[in-house]
Amino acid sequence: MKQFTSVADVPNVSNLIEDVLRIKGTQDREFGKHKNLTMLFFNPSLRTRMSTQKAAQNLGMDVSVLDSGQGWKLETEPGAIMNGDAQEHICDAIKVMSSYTDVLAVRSFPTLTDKEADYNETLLKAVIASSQVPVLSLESATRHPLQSLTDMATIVESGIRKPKIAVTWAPHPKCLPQAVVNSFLEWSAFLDADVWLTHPPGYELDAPFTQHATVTHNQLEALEDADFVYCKNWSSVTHYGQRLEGYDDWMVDTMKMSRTKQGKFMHCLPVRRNVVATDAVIDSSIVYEQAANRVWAAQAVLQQLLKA
Ligand code: AN0
Ligand code: CP
Repeated sequence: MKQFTSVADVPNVSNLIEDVLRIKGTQDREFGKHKNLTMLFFNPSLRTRMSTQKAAQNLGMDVSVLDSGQGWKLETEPGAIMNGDAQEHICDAIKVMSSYTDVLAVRSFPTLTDKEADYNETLLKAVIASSQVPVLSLESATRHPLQSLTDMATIVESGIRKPKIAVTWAPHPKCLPQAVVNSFLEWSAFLDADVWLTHPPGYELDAPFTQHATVTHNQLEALEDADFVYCKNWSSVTHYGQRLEGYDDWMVDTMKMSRTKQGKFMHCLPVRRNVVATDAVIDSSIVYEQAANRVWAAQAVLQQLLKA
């Protein structure tokens, strides 16, 4: 695998999901010995940062981590006249960084103001164009493939055949990216599953992501008899990056979960308790197993990238 930025980069999705479950709990410190993983963060992270670092260490790799932000700003605009805050252009930084490492991993959230730039993945493409080594997405403007691979492996691991999966929007006080839900939908097309998507009017996703899902504004209809409830907030695509007023009653609670087929509640985390879902729902969910699987997804992907 030459890079890992979307499901389209994966030659065989089922095999990769199986790989994740096969290597779960194992280490191979010889595999990546003398290799380096560099992670560049434009945005904060707990799970992606720690699980990918742990995965690299399980393969015997060493890890360098850089946070772009205060004191170290990178210019991302092609052709910019750099007389502002940023002291270095991303094309120079990435070229140099990739000469020190074997895999270059980047997290960069969307602007949520410029839909064209976000959905063109302008920043990720600039990184890929300047990198001399495989690029690993730690969540980009429109996708979060490491999260999605983890989610698919967690669903397959449950052993439930032909599950009904209800992907539901939930309220949140902030404007969040669409990356997690876009990516989940894209990957779940590769499962033998009945995928439903439910959200209030105004939260429609970009059409290419929803093609294989049954879409409804009726949350209870989507949750009915579901084996999995995949919950996530996202900001509007049509009113780009905005949070629309109302819909606080879309929070997932035990009454809603009781309509499912003993459905397992999933969320990528971080989660706002008692806004997105109640304490009772989160406390009886599989979110921690899901988060723990992040290590094995990252380890399987790093192995594929090192083989490239
Ligand atoms: C981010 C998001 O919604 O994309 C990261 C999730 C993995 N969530 C928040 O910033 C709360
Ligand atoms: N789920 C996830 O990617 O979490 P972080 O933002 O903490 O990495």
